[in-house]
Amino acid sequence: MTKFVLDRRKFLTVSAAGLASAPLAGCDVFDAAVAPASPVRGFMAGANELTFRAQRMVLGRAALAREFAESEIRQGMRPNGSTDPNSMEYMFLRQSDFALYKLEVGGLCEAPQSWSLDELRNMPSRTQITRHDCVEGWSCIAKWTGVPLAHVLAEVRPQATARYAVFHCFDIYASGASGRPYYESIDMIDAYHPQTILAYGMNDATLPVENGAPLRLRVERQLGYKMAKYISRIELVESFSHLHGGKGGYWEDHGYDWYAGI
Ligand SMILES: Nc1nc2c(c(=O)[nH]1)N[C@H]1C(S)=C(S)[C@@H](COP(=O)(O)O)O[C@H]1N2
Ligand SMILES: [Mo]
Repeated sequence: MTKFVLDRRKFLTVSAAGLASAPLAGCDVFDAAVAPASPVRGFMAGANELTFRAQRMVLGRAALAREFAESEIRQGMRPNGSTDPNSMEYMFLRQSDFALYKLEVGGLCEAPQSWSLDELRNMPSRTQITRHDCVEGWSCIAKWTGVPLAHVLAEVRPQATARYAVFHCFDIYASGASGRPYYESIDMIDAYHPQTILAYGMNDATLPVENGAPLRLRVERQLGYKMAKYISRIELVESFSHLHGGKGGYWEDHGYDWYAGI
C-alpha cells in the first residue's frame, strides 16, 4: 500500500509537469511524450507496472471486460494501422479468399499444429460485443466472433516453460525502408482469458481485410495495438527478448508499454 501511495504521488507530479509544458493536441504530442528519452515515459513505465499489478490484484485473473448490447455497436470499426497488407504471401492468400490460409501454432508446445480457416470456424466459438480503445484516443464498439485462444492452446499443449504467446503478422508496418513486421505478445494469463479470441468474424460478417482478415486477436482488457491483425503464426516462447526489437511487439519496440491494460 505504501508503494502505491508513493508511486501515485510521483505520477501526479510528473504528469502535471508534462501537461503544463505541452498543449495536448492529439497523437503528435502523445508520441513526443512517449519518446524513449522522455521523463514522461519513465513515469509511464512505472505507472504501467503499477496498473498491471493493481489491475491483477484488484480484479483477479478472470475478470471480464465489459460487454455491450447490439444496440450499442457504434462507429463501424474504424480501421487503423495496416489496412491493406502488401506482402507477397498475404496478397497470394487473399486472392483465393484465404482458402489456402493455415494458422500455424508452434514453439514451446507438445503438439505444434496448423489449421485452415474452415477448421478454425468449426472449433467452439465465442461472440462478444466489446469496446476497442486505441492509444490515439478513439474507440469503437463492435461484435467479434472467433475461437477462444484457450481452445487452440489446449490442442497444442503448451510446455511448462511457455510464458508468452507471440503473434506474427503478415504485414510490414509503415512502408518504405523503415517498414518492419508487425508482431505482438501476451502472457499466458491473458492467453487463457475467456474473452481472448482469434476472431474471423466482425459485426456478423466475415472479418474484412481492413480489420485484419483472415484472423486477428481480441484481448479485451488491453489497448488496440495489442490486438494483432493478419495473424500468420502463433509462437509460444519463454522470453521475447530475441524477437525483433526485443520488447514484445511492434509498438513496444517503438517505446510503448508492453502491458497496455485498460
Ligand atoms: N498486424 C497489425 N495489427 C495491428 C495493427 C497493425 O498495424 N498491424 N494496428 C494496431 C492498432 S494501433 C489498432 S488501434 C488496431 C486497429 O484495429 P482495426 O483496424 O480493426 O480498427 O489494430 C492493431 N493491430
Ligand atoms: Mo491503436
